[in-house]
Amino acid sequence: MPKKARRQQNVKNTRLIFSKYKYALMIFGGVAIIVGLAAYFGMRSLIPVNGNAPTLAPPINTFLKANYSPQTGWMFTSPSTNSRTNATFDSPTIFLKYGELVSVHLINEDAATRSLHNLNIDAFNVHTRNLGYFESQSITFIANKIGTFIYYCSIHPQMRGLIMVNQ
Ligand SMILES: [Cu+2]
Repeated sequence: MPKKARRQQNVKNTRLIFSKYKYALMIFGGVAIIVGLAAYFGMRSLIPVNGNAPTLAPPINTFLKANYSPQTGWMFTSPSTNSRTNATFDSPTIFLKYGELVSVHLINEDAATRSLHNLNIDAFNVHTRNLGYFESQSITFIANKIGTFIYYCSIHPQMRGLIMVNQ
């Protein structure tokens, strides 16, 4: 085979190989990007809002609902006693131990007024976005201060409760 023809044959072969593996490469690249993004955001979600390192310890789960009743007006309620709250009271007190990792889960169940609600705990840098009816958000923080702190909804000043962190 003359030199030129051989070179052309090589180019053809290279093109053939590339087109053969093109889709495999594209799929591999796509998967790599997805895995990378998942790992990045997964790691970020493991970092408490008042910490700077990811943590793998299981958090204490605390559930709060934003609610309305004609008798009490807007309030936070706790759906059950399996969280660290005195669930029989409106805007229950949340009891934590110093150093605990805590996930607080807020769900807006205000079917009556369909108002937006949010949850803030300034002491621990916890701030949800404004949640519409039946939206929820979870925020993980470290109870890294001892004392009594306030949690509140910035839209409804009467929606406020206490967090007690003991040794
Ligand atoms: Cu509110």
